[in-house]
Amino acid sequence: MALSVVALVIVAGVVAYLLSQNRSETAVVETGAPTAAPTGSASPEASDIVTVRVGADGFEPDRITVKSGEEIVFVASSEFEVASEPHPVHTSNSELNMPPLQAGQTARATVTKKGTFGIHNHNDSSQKATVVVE
Ligand SMILES: [Cu+2]
Repeated sequence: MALSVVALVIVAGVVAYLLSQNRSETAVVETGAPTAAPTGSASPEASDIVTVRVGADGFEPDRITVKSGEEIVFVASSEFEVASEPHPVHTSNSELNMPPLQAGQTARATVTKKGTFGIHNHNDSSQKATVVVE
């Protein structure tokens, strides 16, 4: 009789221990799944792309600061050709020599070379901007 009571207590203890382990595992899963982390890593990605509007009024903005490895997206509202200085040979930074754009088209430049570079509209070289790559 006394033996079976001891056995019951031991079995109850083991069951209670296993249950408490299951609970703590569940708790780890709950705390390990906060959605804040993926959301936090998504916003820096969005800021890695700088958008520049180009068109009849030139570049907007006309001073562009990016970090090496980031992307500049030129969005054209009219015919425009982004090119590095000097006009017409465009030899200062080939990363900033874009194909000719028509209204509604975009061109993407991934800049890795650090420094300050002049760019212009090859169709109207009086329209200029400065790109600073840090
Ligand atoms: Cu040019």
